[in-house]
Amino acid sequence: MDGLQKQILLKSVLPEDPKEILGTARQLEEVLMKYNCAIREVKTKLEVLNDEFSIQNQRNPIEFIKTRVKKPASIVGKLIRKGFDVSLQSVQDNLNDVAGIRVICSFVDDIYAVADMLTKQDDVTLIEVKDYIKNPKPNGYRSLHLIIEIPVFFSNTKDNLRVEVQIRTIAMDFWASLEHDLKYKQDFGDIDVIHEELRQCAETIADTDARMMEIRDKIEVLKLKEEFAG
Ligand code: 0O2
Repeated sequence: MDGLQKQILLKSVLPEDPKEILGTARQLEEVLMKYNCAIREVKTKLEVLNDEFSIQNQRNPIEFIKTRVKKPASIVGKLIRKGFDVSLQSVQDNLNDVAGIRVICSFVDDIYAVADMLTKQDDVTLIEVKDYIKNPKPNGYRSLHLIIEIPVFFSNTKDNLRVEVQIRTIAMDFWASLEHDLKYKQDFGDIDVIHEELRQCAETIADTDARMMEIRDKIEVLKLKEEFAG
């Protein structure tokens, strides 16, 4: 959707009365602020787990974390696309990805370790898992997606907020960024070829990710032998 289409879309769902517009804007600001707080809480949980893991295992399972709150125009676009009501209540009831966290790990087994450590916490409710690593998308997309719900405490309320956590390796992330660039491109006849090239690259990446884990394990054995040898 381009900028103009987004503006037309937003205009079509906004109330006519300026006072009402201001009220809706303030409510939206509050809702987005809450999702931002939910992101901060989950990010802190992940950073704590990373610190602890790095002391126990002498390496970081998480390379870096990216976060984003969905833009209002994308929120409205998704509600309309999915046939939901366009209201603040509908955002909370129907969208799971207003708050998004992307966790980039070095190795595939770290992805599952991080997911397990996070979802075991007793204030984290696991709502949904989509394992696109064990079951890649036909285009080659790989990632582990979790929808979790966490309580966030405000001055007068406790809100249970949903956060989408996407966990993937550095290589999977590199692939997804490039593939994402194709999403809104028009077909000038080359697109099928590019899709096929990307699909093949995704296979190569999966193979390389598996081999990198094997090499890491061999290095670990070497380190242990060296320690024993004194
Ligand atoms: P953006 O711009 O990244 O936010 P749902 O959210 O469950 O209603 P869906 O599409 O079934 O809708 O969810 P799914 O499969 O879990 O995908 C959600 C997000 O994963 C997408 O968000 C992308 O970020 C990412 N994703 C999923 N499939 C692909 C893919 O084939 N290629 C790439 N590059 N990313 C993918 P959005 O909202 O589509 O986009």
